[in-house]
Amino acid sequence: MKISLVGLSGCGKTSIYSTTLGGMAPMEVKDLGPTVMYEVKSHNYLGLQISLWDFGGQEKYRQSYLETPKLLANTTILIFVLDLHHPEDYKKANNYFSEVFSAIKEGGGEPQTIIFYHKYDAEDYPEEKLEENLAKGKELPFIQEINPSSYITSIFRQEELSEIFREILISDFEKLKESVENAQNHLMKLNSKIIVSDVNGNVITHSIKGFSTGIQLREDLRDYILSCNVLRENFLTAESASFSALSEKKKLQLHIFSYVLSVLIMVDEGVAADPPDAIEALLNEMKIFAELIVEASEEE
Ligand SMILES: Nc1nc2c(ncn2[C@@H]2O[C@H](COP(=O)(O)OP(=O)(O)O)[C@@H](O)[C@H]2O)c(=O)[nH]1
Ligand SMILES: [Mg+2]
Repeated sequence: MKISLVGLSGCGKTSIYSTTLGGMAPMEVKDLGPTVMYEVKSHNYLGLQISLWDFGGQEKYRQSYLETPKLLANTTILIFVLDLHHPEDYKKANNYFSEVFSAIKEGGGEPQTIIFYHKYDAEDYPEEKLEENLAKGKELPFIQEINPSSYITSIFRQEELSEIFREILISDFEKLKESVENAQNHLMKLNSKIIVSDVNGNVITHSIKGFSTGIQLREDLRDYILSCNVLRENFLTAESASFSALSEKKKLQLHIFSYVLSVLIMVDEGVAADPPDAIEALLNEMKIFAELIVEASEEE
């Protein structure tokens, strides 16, 4: 699956990648240097091989993408990023979007096209202008013409941005979407802190307040899951396995399903444990989810 991020220089493409799949915090991306030409990041998400192409939007390179159609070819999902803090560049952005879109179409591509109205925040920007800029952005001729699905985004709303990414990544797989919703419903009813992720540490959903690292799981937890997964693979040689750990402060349970999915359940000291059948219901649901993921990645 190839995702192409397209937009003028400085509109936020690299930051969007870094704070979602890249697992960085918004404050860490302040000083990123400009992307020269383009960068391709590969990422395994739920067993799907995703390559994310970040096209550096500087003028001198923009022409070269258009003249080298191979670079944009085979784009599955095309994301145009419009910088709400720079309405003076809207015209330029409009023309660039339009040129890229035509180039892909001429090459026979049929990507799912999405627009991000990006930097929807008052970080270094007067808040009262945002709505006006957003309204103006929606009026751009290219957007009016192709009427793409759209999201209002900001790296400072990292949790939401990551959810948008998750939604986009699994949009082709209706059943996976349903499973994520079911998992979220279960999580709402439970006291335990629960993180559902894949074995590579991509968070699918979780129930921990204030826990926000984009899509990537915190490094220590990621390492824990990876180690358990290595045990599963090398010693247990089973496709699924459960692990538990007990310390004075915490009870920890990790369930790995069908190579791909992990459910981490943490109960803090002094917190009432959830009824076993409620946990069992979640785990059964996630077992089915894991099987669906395996099916989906075989289809790809
Ligand atoms: N306020 C705000 N700034 C952002 C946002 N996303 C990116 N930026 C800033 O915009 C600048 C350019 O970002 P960058 O990702 O390098 O843009 P690129 O050239 O499109 O890759 C950086 O200083 C980022 O910190 C956002 O959502 N809100
Ligand atoms: Mg960049």
